[in-house]
Amino acid sequence: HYEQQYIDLMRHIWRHGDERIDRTGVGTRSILGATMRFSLADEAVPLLTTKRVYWKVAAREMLWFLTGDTNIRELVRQGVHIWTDWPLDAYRRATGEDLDRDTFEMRIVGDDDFAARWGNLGPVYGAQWVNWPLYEPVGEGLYRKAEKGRNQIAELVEAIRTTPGSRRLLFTGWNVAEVPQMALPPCHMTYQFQVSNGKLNGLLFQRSCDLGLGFAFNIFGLSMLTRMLAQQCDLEPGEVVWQGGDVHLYLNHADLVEEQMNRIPSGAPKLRIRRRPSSIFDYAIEDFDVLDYAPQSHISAPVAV
Ligand code: UFP
Repeated sequence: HYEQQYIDLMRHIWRHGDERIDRTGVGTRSILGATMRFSLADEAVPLLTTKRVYWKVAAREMLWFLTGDTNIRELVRQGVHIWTDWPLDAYRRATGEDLDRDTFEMRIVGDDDFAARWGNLGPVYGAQWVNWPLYEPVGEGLYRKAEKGRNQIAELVEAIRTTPGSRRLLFTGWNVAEVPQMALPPCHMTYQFQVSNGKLNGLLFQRSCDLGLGFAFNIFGLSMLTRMLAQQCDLEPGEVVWQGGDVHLYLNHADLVEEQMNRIPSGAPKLRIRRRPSSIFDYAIEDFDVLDYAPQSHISAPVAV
C-alpha cells in the first residue's frame, strides 16, 4: 500500500530521530532528508487512510494560494483555521491583550480595518507564486517595487505547454529578500514538474515537515496541484515525488504516533476533478471530489506555533 512508506518513515524517525529542542520549544525527533513517491494514475490520490484527513482544508488553502491572497480573512470565512495562530500570536504580543481565538477570527471576518491591520501574513506563498516582486529604476541607484510582479504559476503553465522537455519547470516561494517579512517562511518551498511520455510528474521539496500533522496536507496539495496542471496542459497525471529536508515528529505527538504506527493502511481513494476550468486560476472547491475514502478515525494532535 502506498501509505506504508509514510508509516515506515514515522516509525524510523520516532525510533532513530535525533532528539532536540526546536524553534517552537516543544522538541522534536528529526532526520535530514527523506523521499516518498506516489502514483496519481487512474485518479489515485495519496490521502492518508490510517487517520481521517480533512482534505478540503488543504484544497481550500491551495486555491487560496493561487489567488495570491496573503490575508487570513478569506480562509477564516471558509472555516479554515490553520493560519490563524500566527496573526493571533502577533496581535497578542503587540497589544498585550489575551484575545481568544474565536473572538479574534470574528473580528477578522467582521471588521475590514481590523482584518487589514492584523490579518496579513506578510508576503507568504501566494504573493511569491503569482506576484514575485520586480523592481524598476526610478533614478540614480533608486528602485521601487513594480506594480506587477512575475506570475510564476501562469509562466509555469505556459512553459509546460510550450517546452515540455524543459528541466526548468518549477516555481518557488523562497524569496530570500522577503523571507524576514513572512509570518512563516515557506515550508513547502519549491515545486518542480516533468513531462514524461505524455504524463506530468510533480515533485515538492519541503524544507521542514511536521510529519504527524503537516505532511498529510502538503502531499494532498502537491497531488491536487499536479492534477490541475496536467488537466490544463492536456497531460495525464504521472506520479508525485515528495522530498523532505528536516522531517520531524513533535514530542507532544506521542499519542498520535503510537496510535497511527499500529494502524494498517487500506483502501484506494480517488481525487476527481469535475470539470475543466478555463485556466489554472479558475478552479473552485466544488470542482473537487474525493471518492472511495473510508479512513480510520481522526487522531487530533496539538500544532506547534
Ligand atoms: N509545517 C509543515 N507544513 C506546512 C507548514 C508548516 O509541516 O505546510 F506551513 C510545519 C513544519 C514545522 C513548522 O514543524 O510547521 C514550521 O517551523 P519552522 O519554520 O521552524 O521550520
